[in-house]
Amino acid sequence: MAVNESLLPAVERVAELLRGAEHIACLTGAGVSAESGVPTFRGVGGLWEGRRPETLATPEAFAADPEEVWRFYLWRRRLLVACKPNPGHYALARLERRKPGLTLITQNVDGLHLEAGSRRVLAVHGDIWIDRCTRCGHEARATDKDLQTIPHCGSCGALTRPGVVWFGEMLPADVWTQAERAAASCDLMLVVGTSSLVYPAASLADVARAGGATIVEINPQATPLTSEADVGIPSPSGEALPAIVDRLGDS
Ligand code: BJW
Ligand code: ZN
Repeated sequence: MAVNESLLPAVERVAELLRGAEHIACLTGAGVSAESGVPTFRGVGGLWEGRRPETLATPEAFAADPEEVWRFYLWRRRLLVACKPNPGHYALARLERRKPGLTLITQNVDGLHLEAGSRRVLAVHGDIWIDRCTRCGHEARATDKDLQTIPHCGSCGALTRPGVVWFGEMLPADVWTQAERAAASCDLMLVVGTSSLVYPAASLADVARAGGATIVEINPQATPLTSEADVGIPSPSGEALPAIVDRLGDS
């Protein structure tokens, strides 16, 4: 779908900002995958509606009831098998080819940016398709062959856990360091499809602003970042991003 006509001046402004920027950081959240059919976390129909995150997405919840937590993640893997990248993911992959100085920082664990062809992707909340051994740390990529059985380690046989970052856990240090560096040194940051509620990821926009970057937010709903952003496009990312990248042209 085309972006609403009233938003075209903002779309043109973002294209102009992109033309003039060398170092670009883009922070994405669950909203960028919503048009692929992947549920977001918060709000109506979100994964946390009717569920308590602390009973599913914390190390304490896993220690108390690993089977319950695994049931949730296996269900989400089954949902993901049917989900494909949408025009927003593809537009970001095109943008990276047009602007090699782009760093894509995603909170998403679904792998859809990579599937769409983005190469430099910093997945700060991990990858739902990784099984990590709770005893020896061995990691293996799950396949979509058996999405009913709780996976055990191929190396030592112990219980695994999904390779995602739960509340109260540190983000992967090397990935986080690169994300902070990209935010601190960018001229322009696009913040797309995130509620900007979860830290430390949400702080990356503050880091970018402190370094003098212009902040663009693409989100149909207002967030705590909205009043701080220099440009806002209140539109679904699967409409706004292709419109922006189309206007960027070859110049
Ligand atoms: C569209 C759209 C369309 C819809 N187009 N847009 C400072 C202050 C307060 C608290 C803390 C703080 N620092 C740390 C904390 C604690 C905590 C935290 O942030 N809590 C807050 C929620 C209060 N953070 C942590 O615990 C983090 N670790 C940490 O800080 O370590 C240091 C430490 C260690 C020990 C002790 C103390 C500190 C870890 C955070 C891990 C988050 N994990 C999850 C689950 C991942 C695994 C899984 O997938 O199950 O990550 S939670 C969940 O939220 C997931 C997401 O990545 C993350 C962000 O959500 P996101 O992407 O923004 O999605 P939504 O649903 O919130 O929003 C979607 C948006 O899309 C909406 O705005 C829509 O409008 C929009 N949208 N359709 C564009 N078509
Ligand atoms: Zn093991």
